Amino acid sequence: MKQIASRPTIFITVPLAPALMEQLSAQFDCLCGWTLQEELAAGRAWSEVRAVVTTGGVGASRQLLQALPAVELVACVGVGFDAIDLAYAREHGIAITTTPGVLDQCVADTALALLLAVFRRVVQADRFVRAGHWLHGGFPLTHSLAGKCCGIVGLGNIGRAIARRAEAFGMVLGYHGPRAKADVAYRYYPDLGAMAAEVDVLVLALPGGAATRHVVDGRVLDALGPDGVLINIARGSVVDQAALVERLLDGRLGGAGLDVFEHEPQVPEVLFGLDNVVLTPHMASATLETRAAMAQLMLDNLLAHFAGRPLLTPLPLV
Ligand code: 8YV
Repeated sequence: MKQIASRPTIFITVPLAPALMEQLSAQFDCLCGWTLQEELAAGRAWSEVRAVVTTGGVGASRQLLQALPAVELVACVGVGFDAIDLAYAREHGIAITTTPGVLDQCVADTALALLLAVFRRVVQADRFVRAGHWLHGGFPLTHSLAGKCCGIVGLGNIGRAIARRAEAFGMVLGYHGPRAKADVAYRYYPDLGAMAAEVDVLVLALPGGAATRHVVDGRVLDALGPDGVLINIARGSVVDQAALVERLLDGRLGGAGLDVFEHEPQVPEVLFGLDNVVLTPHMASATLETRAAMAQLMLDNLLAHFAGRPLLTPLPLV
């Protein structure tokens, strides 16, 4: 790889994969943000930093950006930009890049894995065999996916990849989002509550952030009802988690497959004892292949920026 003439300083917010850390240290002077938290809290500024490298989960807060007065770019390994202070970036002309396109398939796979795990009780069945219960009788019947209605909230690239997979499993598709899409035949529901009332499964694939906070509230969950299942591979913030937990505990909601939570890595412990819930640790994009592709795209954006070339996947900041 071509070396950049002078080594710009970058601020990395969290430890990244070792291969990526090596590539970054080969090209840049790296400040490791996770070792500088006390100094950051004490108000220290780093005027030599020209770019922040971060993840979708950690983002870049106003406090961090204010401590980096010369920052030009936030390069995110992830598609979610809800943890980046967009208003501050816009006001200060800071560019943002994310990694769209390269993670859609893996994230959609995870949505279907959770869906299958909840409907076919895969996790519970595995525990059943390991505990030796099969020797004393069969496992209870589960539910099929074919013929069930799947409502996707957010029909972007990831939502579409989920829809294609759900269709292949024989599910009937509907979707909700800000506007109907002209190029799909799935039924569009302008009202989320109305869709929740009609479908068997609600799959959340919408962006996080202030605009979508708690869009899945108690009312939507009640519409989904005791036979309904919620799958969330988006952001914990889009669901009123307290309302969700209450309904899973008392049976007002049928089940859930959750990869994301409101206060990660904290997961409400009351969910641990429930068989109708499958919990994964925000791992939808976490395969070696996809994380390598995300890392490469982030790096390509970073290198393009410092070489004065156009960014590959800039976030439009209007
Ligand atoms: C990653 C994500 O877990 O893309 C996102 O926004 O939440 C995930 O793909 C995260 O960005 C870590 O790199």
